Amino acid sequence: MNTETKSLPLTELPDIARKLRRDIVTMLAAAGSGHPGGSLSAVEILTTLYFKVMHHDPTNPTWPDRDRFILSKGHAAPVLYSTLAECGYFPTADLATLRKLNSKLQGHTDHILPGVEMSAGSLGQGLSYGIGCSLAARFDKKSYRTYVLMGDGECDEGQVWEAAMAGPHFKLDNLVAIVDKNGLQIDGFTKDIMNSEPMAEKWRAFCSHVIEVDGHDFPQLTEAFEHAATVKRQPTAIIARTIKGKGVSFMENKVEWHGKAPNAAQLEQALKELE
Ligand SMILES: Cc1ncc(C[n+]2csc(CCOP(=O)(O)OP(=O)(O)O)c2C)c(N)n1
Repeated sequence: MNTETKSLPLTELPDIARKLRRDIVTMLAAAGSGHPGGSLSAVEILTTLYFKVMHHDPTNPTWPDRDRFILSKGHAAPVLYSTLAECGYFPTADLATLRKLNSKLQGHTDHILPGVEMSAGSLGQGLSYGIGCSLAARFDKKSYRTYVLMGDGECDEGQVWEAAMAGPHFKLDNLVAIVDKNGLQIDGFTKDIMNSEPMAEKWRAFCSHVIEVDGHDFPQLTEAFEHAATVKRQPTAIIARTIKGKGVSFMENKVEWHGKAPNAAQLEQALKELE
């Protein structure tokens, strides 16, 4: 039986996002390591996709007609794990096993976990994988769509731009590349490490249809995904302006929260802010 998820009203999404953020900081604190900043910046993007836009079935993770979501920035695994658990792909209690030996919830995504399409962690590969999914849909005459989430730091990788050329070449209008443009990467601000601006113009020059949004705004994200579904004969690139560490004041826009877990006191403070 197909138990495909329902598209929720916009009004229900903020509560889900807050729950995901609580799960993210809690599981990172329990693990004692991991990546909060780039997980928190992508919460609204995943919430919109999984609870409003995508056709998927948590009881049947390999449903051939499911829309595909590829987390290319695999270090942001906690945002995907919390989302999948909230959808019902596996019990929320499993989130406490993040980064533990023998857990399916590894520090970087592993496709042994139900709902994870691609093992990731080595940056730059997800859009190429997504192109494979999009081409497969075309060959199999299926209508599923593929969404690939990348970081703006990740866009330093040359392979991203090879894929950015291939998508328009194959006229993959069933493909959406999303850049979580939080302006930070592992060592500092993206503009200082490797300036990728003007990001939107680059994707446009590579012949994708480009939409720029506030990546924390549910109506803007929803409209962008809905509009992308109407674009013909070219992929869409959604450039989502976000804040790294969004939702936790002391993590917001701070490079040191790229890859560090909160301690007990910091977790308490974070959870208070996310009540
Ligand atoms: C090929 C590769 N090079 C380097 C790294 C190390 N690394 C992990 S996260 C990261 C920064 C990524 O920045 P961004 O894509 O902007 O991620 P976000 O800020 O959204 O977390 C780097 C360089 C990696 N995982 N893979």
